[in-house]
Amino acid sequence: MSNANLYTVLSSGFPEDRKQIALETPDLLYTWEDVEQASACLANLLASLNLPEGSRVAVQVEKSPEALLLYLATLRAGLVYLPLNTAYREAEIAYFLKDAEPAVVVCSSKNLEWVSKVAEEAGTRHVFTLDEDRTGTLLSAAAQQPREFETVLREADDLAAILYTSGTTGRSKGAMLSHGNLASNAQVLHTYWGWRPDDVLLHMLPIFHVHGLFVASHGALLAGARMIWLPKLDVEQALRYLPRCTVMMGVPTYYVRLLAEERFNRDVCARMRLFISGSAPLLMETFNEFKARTGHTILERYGMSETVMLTSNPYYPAAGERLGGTVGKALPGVHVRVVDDRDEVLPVGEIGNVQVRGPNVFSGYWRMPEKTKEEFTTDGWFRTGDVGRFGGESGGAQVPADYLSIVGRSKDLIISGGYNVYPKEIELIIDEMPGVLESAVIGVAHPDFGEAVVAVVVPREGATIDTDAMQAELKTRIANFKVPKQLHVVDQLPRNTMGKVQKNVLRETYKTA
Ligand code: MCA
Ligand code: AMP
Repeated sequence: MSNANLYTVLSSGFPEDRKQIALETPDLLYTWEDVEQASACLANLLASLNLPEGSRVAVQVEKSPEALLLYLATLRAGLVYLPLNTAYREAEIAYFLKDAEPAVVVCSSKNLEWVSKVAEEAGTRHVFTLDEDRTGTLLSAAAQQPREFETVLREADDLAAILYTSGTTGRSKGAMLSHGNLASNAQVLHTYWGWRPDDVLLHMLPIFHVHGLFVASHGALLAGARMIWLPKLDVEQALRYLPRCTVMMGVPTYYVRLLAEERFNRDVCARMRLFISGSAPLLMETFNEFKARTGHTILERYGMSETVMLTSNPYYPAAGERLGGTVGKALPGVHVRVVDDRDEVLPVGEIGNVQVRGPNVFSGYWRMPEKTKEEFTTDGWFRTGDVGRFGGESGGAQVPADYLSIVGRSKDLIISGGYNVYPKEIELIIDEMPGVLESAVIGVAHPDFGEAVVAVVVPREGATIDTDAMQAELKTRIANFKVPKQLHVVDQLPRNTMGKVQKNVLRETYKTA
């Protein structure tokens, strides 16, 4: 029986000549041999802890090649990887650790004090540090370990990773992804996007979410292609490296920022074969401007933490045109349908709820069987919470019947710079602040982030609210991208006859704020 461990699948694509370069940073080169040996040392370290099957390894560290190696090592050791956004603050991390009960936590040394405290409260026995300059207790301990490791056997259904996504109730849920979910998606995208061993990927995305960790990294690893590994989006660095690259992935803000730089032009993109956008809607304006400036048509695709990638515009011209304003066709093996509120399939051209199924779709939310049940139909389709349409029209052109467009969301969600923000989570925190009667959080158009978080707050009778102090307080309690860019104080919130807050009215009122 072949090993369904995702690492085994990915490493089947590593080049025969392991002396070739796998990862390049502005200062260092890592060969494929380095990737194998360093991930083996780390896997040996994890194995030496004698953890029970299915143990979670929670990681909140700055992006570095070693952070990627730790992810690969966790797969190799057969443990479950749990990446955490570096912007999360203590209360947020405390929730995740309490919920996931990881056996191992790896954090930045600057956060060690408070992370150790919350890890202990969650019952975690092993806390290591890992910093972006290759220091920390994790690497010191791994350095003592052998450089060979036999990747642990895993079945396709075994859990590989848990990704936390927020929810409309304000309580985050851990999406459980198996080795099979991730491997099937990597293999489909490998073919669909025409990955080649001589590709060079410009990797500037964070590696604590699906986009940077799975879609981008898996693509290059499985192709045995080189990654230029930068800690974050940096337009100067992008201009420096793009002339050597063939593939880039980003959320729409990446493309907006590149276009804002005059030096970004056709010459810079001379070797590029593919620019991919996802995680949030790409504006038609950005799609068109990019084409005019560079001659390249951005390929937009659509996915979720719970499902990895679902649909994509075509890469090969024979498979169809790349159409702005659409997210393309269901990927091979993935099924997508648009239904009404009774789960009845709608005709092409009609707008409804997007539901999906396929080998990439997760098995459920960590320790939330009831929530999981709610999100699946009785016949096994996952309710994405996105609202879409097959066919119809986009940018004045007719869209083929098998192309999906995302036109809205039934879930109350804001996507800011590619990060999801659930209003309920922020409203619950604001409502508990002194002098606050109630609040409503909305998303408004933002030129850089696509959408920005805005809060509208009603004070209690006789109370006054200092919005600057409130914003400063929020910054200490929640990840910075969730903190409202603006806070407005009003006497009352607009409500409909049922007493429900009319967020559409607020969005209209504050759209130019
Ligand atoms: C940073 N800031 C933000 C955001 N990022 N505000 C709103 N939304 C954001 N996304 C604020 C900080 O709070 C700070 O404000 C100021 O901007 C500068 O912070 P800094 O960290 O320096 O910002 P940056 O480096 O310029 O980052 C912006 C960014 C980054 C490059 C757009 O957010 C990013 O890389 N986003 C990608 C997210 C991503 O990978 N999503 C994929 C999810 P202050 O100084 O006031 O505190 S996976 C997914 O969605 C699905 C599965 C899919 O389909 O892919
Ligand atoms: P996450 O929970 O971070 O996995 O975010 C998943 C959500 O991002 C989806 O349910 C969509 O609402 C949104 N999304 C991802 N890609 C796109 C896209 N290309 N266009 C519009 N929305 C997208």
